Amino acid sequence: MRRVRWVAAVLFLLVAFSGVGWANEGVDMGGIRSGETKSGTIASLSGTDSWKFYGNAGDRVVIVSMATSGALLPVSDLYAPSGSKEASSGVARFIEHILLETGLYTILISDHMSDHTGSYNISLLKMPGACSSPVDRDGGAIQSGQTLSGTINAPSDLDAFYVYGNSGDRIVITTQETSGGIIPVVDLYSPSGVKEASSGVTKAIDHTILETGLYTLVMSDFLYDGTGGYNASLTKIPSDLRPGIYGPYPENGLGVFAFNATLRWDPVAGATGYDLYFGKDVTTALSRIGANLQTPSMAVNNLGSNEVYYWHVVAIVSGGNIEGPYWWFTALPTSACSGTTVTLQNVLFPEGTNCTCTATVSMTIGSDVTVENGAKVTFASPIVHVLEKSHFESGSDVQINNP
Ligand SMILES: [Ca+2]
Ligand SMILES: [Ca+2]
Repeated sequence: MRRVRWVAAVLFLLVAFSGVGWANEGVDMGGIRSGETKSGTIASLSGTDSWKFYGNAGDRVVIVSMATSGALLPVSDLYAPSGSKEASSGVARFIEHILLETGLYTILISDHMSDHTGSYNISLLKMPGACSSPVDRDGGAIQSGQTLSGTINAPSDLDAFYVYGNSGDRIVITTQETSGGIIPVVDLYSPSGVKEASSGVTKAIDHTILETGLYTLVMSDFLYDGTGGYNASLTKIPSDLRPGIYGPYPENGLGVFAFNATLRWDPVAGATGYDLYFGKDVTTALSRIGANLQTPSMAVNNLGSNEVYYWHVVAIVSGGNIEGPYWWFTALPTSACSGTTVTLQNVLFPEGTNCTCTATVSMTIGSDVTVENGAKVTFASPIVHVLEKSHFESGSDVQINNP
């Protein structure tokens, strides 16, 4: 009798605990990157999808989910690595939350009353974290005096820009829609993840910042449901570049052919060394592959093909380390520049590359294609278009063959 009661108690606890977090794992949709928008479909009543990302305690996350078809009202629930539910969008369509744990987080998407089906978009931003992703390169560094443009490409899209500031600096941001049907909203987050200011629908922020370090501007459509272009202008008073990690090589967000070389960044005044964090991120932590590096550079080797890699530098400075932004690049095999109709865009052929890119129909060498000094590339196709914004450095060996 005693044993029966004991078993019953254990069963009760198991059921109760499964109800806390793991009642429904949903359809595993894989990982979602910071800066990425993904799509899914709730195909059956009461169906759920789960998306995963790796987070660190103290990270600020913004998650937006929007219906794109059907009468679905997507609700996202955020589960910590331990299984507890940390946040829920309810019907508000977004979560804004500072993570309490470190590890693999799960976003569970369901319909509000489990009585509708349809498709949805989900976007994730992690701060600190990557501002853009291979599906949407909008975002990245912005400096005082710059006006940058971007696009809210799809419902739920979030684009993020970053700037270093010192406590007491004044930040003025104005935004304007340039096409489509959006009301651009900009939110300003501090290095510790506090939302210090929001433009709301007024399209402007004028704010004296409270912390020192890396600030993030997050652009969205007011109701997250429109698409269209925007401009964002930044003025910082004073306008000087504040201490930070600048000048990444390779430049953030490029596809890099045959990359088997050295990551570099600008030296930081007063730094006694640098820590370098590197890896695939998404569902795993970055590893510290370099500790107290004495030069602002480090070689990385044996990269996978068609893999996206993230990296992050911390400058060791007495009086307070300086945290770098999160940069990424895609490691491309040289075979990725060949095909039937090939358009190259946002790619780098680094020093030492020696390859032939062949397109059987036509090839376009588009915007932001760089062939570095010391690289040898042959573009072979019956038709080769070379757009103005491509850049063949002096010392590169570029041949164009029209067989
Ligand atoms: Ca975008
Ligand atoms: Ca985006």
